[in-house]
Amino acid sequence: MAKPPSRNAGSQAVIHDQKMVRGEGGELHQVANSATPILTTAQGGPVSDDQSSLKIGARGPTVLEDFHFREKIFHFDHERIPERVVHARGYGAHGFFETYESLAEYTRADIFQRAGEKTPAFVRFSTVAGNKGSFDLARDVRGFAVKLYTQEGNWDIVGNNMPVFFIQDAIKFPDMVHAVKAEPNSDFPQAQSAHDNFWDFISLTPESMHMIMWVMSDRAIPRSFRFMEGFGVHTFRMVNAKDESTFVKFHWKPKLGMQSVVWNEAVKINGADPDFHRRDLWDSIHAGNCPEWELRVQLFDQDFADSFDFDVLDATKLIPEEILAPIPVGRLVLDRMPDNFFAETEQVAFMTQNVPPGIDFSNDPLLQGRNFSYLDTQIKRLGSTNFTHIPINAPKCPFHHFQQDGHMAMRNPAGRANYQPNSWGEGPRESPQRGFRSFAEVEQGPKQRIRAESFADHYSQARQFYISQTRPEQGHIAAALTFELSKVKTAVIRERIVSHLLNIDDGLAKKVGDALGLKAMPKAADAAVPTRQDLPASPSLSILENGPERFEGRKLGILVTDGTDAALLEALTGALTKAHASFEIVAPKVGGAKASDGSWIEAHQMIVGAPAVLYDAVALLPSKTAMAELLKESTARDFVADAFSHCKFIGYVAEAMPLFEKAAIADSLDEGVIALSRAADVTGFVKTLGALRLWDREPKVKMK
Ligand code: HDE
Repeated sequence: MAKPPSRNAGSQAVIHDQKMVRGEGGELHQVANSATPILTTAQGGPVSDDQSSLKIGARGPTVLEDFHFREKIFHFDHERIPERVVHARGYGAHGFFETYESLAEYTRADIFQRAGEKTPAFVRFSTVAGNKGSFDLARDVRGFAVKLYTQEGNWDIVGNNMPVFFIQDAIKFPDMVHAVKAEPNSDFPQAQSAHDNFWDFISLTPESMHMIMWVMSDRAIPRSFRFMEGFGVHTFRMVNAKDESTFVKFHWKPKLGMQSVVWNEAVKINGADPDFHRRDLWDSIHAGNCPEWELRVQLFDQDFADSFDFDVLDATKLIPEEILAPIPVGRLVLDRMPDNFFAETEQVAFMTQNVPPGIDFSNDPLLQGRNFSYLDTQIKRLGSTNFTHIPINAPKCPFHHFQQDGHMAMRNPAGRANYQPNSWGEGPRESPQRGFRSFAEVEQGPKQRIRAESFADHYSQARQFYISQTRPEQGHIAAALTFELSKVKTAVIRERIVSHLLNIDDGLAKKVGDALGLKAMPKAADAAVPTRQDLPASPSLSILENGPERFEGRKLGILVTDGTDAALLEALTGALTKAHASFEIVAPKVGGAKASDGSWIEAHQMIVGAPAVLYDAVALLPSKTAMAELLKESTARDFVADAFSHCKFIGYVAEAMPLFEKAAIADSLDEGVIALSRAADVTGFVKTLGALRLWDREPKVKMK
């Protein structure tokens, strides 16, 4: 049988036969040979012994003179830099953006002038609330930050996987972030919004209710970075060569469609594989399955903005795609992992103010505040004004300026002229034609600290989002609100949130109120503007309405034992490969199992370490003889029970029936549990897997 691809294909170090020399104290030395470089200090001095510090006598004190020891420890002590205040946990990859057609009509940005033009890109995905070492499947917004190294400088679209935000004005950002992060006295909970401080702030900030619907939806627990949408969130501008401006919103659409996990699954994934999302990106890119997104733009003019129901400068609002269809303008492909996580993913510095000529800002007060914040944060985190000298942040186009010196300066201008104008004929000059010119918007009005009246409707789009969801998705929102609020100890905060929900949807409010055990329903919260009931559902807001209907890019967990039917396994793995899906072989022992025809099946995982939550669907191919041993393993029972209760498709051979009995689901088997009697059955099975989940099962396996 063909050997399945290795788990971290591409990442395996080459293991030479280790030639070791033993020292006097029994320590092992691996000494340089003609094939290996000589170990040196950071100053380049060759090192003779890296196992012991320099001492007076074998058992004496270490001497101050040991410069190699001192340098090594000194550098180690300074390995950490401050993590990001928000979006600390992230994972990035390199790739390219390809322009479909010229957009010269709308923008003079060089990146949009030529069809087929490829621009190098770096993308960092992140969670917001957790610290750098937190887990991937937190209920949270995901950062989706794209750096495009254009020929006119770096353009950063620093977006999220949700098209709206919690707050309308940047001045509230520190409060919002303080509230969601761990409470300052206890320093918990980490990477969780399910606590009093967060919900207290939200309950007193009705503008957040639209975003809350998104964060309580399945969008906040994506199956993979590869299956998420991305959004620039704010309204930006495109400005053409005639200095005409068009408003624009940016959307990234995943080629493989959207997909999320269920909450109970997320909780278990965090234990089983806290690196689930980063591993997924790493594995896919190394396997050559490069994730891809299409960039689509919503373009509109001032007349559209004036006639639209909401203010296009308000980041708590979106423009439904049904009203303004996004136009595809290019594609983003991620095809290379960084060589070094710290150098690239940790040190990459995104900034909303990085825009090329032809892209410009709107007056969105959140965006205006962000344009101030990001430069500041880079200096704090990266420690020097010269953070643009770090290769991941340096432009890839020619650049020339007179900035000089400072900590860690890698590139100072050569020659005499370090200023301009100068008479030496040296150095760069301004270009009124090619340089960035701000769109000459006419601004006037009294200077005042105020929120625009046009920002006052806080509930109508929250309601629109909710009614646009399918029944299972609405159920998940109610369950998420219930779960989160169940962790809030202060009853009045729980009630306040339900009072806001009453302005969104009565049914939702009642469901959550009941599930929380409220003795009486509160009154609806006082609304600045009554909720509009006339906004139609927008199907583009639902994940399930936009399913991929194919298993491509997804992963099947295949449980095997000694005696597994070799022909069936081969047919199944073949059908998966044909469908561009992947699989992992899960066996009682990680060394593998002996198939029915005597061939050896290499395993990727042992059952104890590979719960079903790591897979999009499972297949149970045990043999009869191995069943007695397998039934003793409670993780094998959980494998089946979890796959079933998370509404996954399950393929099985007749020999697996006792596992269903052990999992107490033998009487509930439905059309999502599919018999694989012969090799010919696998094609239909893999086709069915394209539905990803059998949501009709959910009412039977969930309490609410
Ligand atoms: Fe950010 N945000 N943000 N943010 N943000 C940062 O910059 C900030 C906001 C977003 O992978 C910080 O380099 C303010 C909205 C992403 O490196 C900081 C406000 C959106 C990332 C900062 C916002 C984002 C950040 C922290 C309110 C979606 C990670 C470290 C006005 C459109 C980028 C850093 C990466 C990171 C400030 C709101 C997205 C402190 C003041 C809205 C994806 O500068």
